[in-house]
Amino acid sequence: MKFLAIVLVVACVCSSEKCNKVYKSESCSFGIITSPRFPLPYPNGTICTYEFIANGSERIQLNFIEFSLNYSDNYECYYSDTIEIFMFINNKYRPVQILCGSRLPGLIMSYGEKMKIEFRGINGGNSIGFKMEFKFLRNYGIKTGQQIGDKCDFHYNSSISRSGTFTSPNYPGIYPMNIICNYFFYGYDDERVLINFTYFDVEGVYPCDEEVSSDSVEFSNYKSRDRLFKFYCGRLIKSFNVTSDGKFFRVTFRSNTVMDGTGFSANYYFLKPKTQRVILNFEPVSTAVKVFVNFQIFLIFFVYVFK
Ligand SMILES: *[C@@H]1O[C@H](CO)[C@@H](O)[C@H](O)[C@H]1NC(C)=O
Ligand SMILES: *[C@@H]1O[C@H](CO)[C@@H](O)[C@H](O)[C@H]1NC(C)=O
Ligand SMILES: *[C@@H]1O[C@H](CO)[C@@H](O)[C@H](O)[C@H]1NC(C)=O
Ligand SMILES: *[C@@H]1O[C@H](CO)[C@@H](O)[C@H](O)[C@H]1NC(C)=O
Ligand SMILES: *[C@@H]1O[C@H](CO)[C@@H](O)[C@H](O)[C@H]1NC(C)=O
Ligand SMILES: CC(=O)N[C@H]1CO[C@H](CO)[C@@H](O)[C@@H]1O
Repeated sequence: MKFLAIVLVVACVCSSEKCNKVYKSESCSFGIITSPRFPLPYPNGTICTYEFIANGSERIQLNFIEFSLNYSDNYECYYSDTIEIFMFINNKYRPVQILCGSRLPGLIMSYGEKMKIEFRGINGGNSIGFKMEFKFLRNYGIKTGQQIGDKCDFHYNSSISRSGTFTSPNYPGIYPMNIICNYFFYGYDDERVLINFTYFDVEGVYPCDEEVSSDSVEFSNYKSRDRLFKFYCGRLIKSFNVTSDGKFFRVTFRSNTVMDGTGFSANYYFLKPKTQRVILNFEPVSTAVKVFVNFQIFLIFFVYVFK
C-alpha cells in the first residue's frame, strides 16, 4: 500500500536534477527543480534549460527556495552566472529577465502557456546553485474569491464572506504582462463595498490609460465603465479607500505589454451603514427631503429613548 502511494505521488510531482527537461502540465502539476549536484556546488561550465508547457489558460509559476550563483561585481549580471527567463510572446521565446547573485528572486509567472529558463553556471566555484518549485496554476496566483471559468475573473459575495483580501495576479511577485483581471463584489441590497488598498505598485503615469501606455486599476459601480472614477496607477505610499455607491462594485486590473510592477493588495468590506449614510447624503437637498430626514432622525431618537 505504501509503495503504491509513493508511485502515485511520483506520477504527478516531477522533481528532478536533470539538466535539460521539458515539464508538461498533463504529466505533473507541480514539482521541484535543482541545479546539478545541489546542495553541493554545481560544476563550472554547466548550461541547463528547462521548458514549461501549460494546458489551456493555465499559467506557470516559479518560486525560488534557494538561490546562490557565482557572482562577479562588475556590470550587473554580465560576468556572473545567471538564470535567464524567456516568455513565449507572439509565437517566439523572448528574454524578459536575468537573475544573478544570491538574492532570492520573487515569484515569477508566465505571460501565457509556455515559458523557458536557462541556467548558465559558467564560473561555478563554491556557489550551490538553486532550488525552485514550479506550479501550473489555473487561478493566476489569486488565492481568494470564487474564480468564474478559466479567465482571471473572481467573485466576492457578501453571502460567502463579509470581508477579506484580494490581490493582483502573482502577488507579491511581478504581475504578468498583458492580462486583465476582474474582481466583482456582490453585496445584499442595503450594503456598500469598501475597498482598502494596503499596497499599490501599478506601472504607469497619469491619466493611467492606454494613451500613456499605463497599467491601471479601474473602479465601477456597473459592469461597464463608470466615468465618476479616474483610473489609478503609480506607486502609492499611503493606503487608501474606495467605496461603491451601492451593493455592486467592480475592480479591474489591466497590464499592457510595456513595463510591469508588483501590483496591489487590498482588503474588502461589505458595509451596512444605511441610516447614518442616508442622513449625510440627503443634507443639502430640498426641504421636503429635509423634513423626511428630520423625521428619520426623530425616529432614531425615538427608538433610542424608548428602547
Ligand atoms: C572548469 O574550471 C577548470 C579550472 O579553472 C578549467 O580547467 C575547466 O576548463 C573548466 N571547465 C569548463 C567546462 O569551463
Ligand atoms: C488539457 O487537460 C485536459 C484534461 O484536464 C485534457 O483533456 C486536454 O487534452 C489537455 N489539453 C492539452 C492541450 O494538453
Ligand atoms: C566564481 O568563479 C570564479 C571563476 O571560476 C572563481 O575563481 C571564484 O572563486 C568563484 N567564486 C566563488 C565565490 O565561488
Ligand atoms: C455572487 O452573486 C451574484 C449575484 O447575486 C451571482 O450571480 C453569482 O453567482 C454569485 N457568485 C458566487 C460565486 O456565489
Ligand atoms: C478606510 O477603511 C478602513 C477599514 O479598512 C477604516 O478603518 C478606515 O477608517 C477607513 N478610512 C477612511 C478615511 O474612510
Ligand atoms: C485610508 C485608510 O483608512 N486606510 C486603512 C486601510 O486599512 C489599514 C489596516 O486595516 C489601516 O491602517 C488604514 O488606515
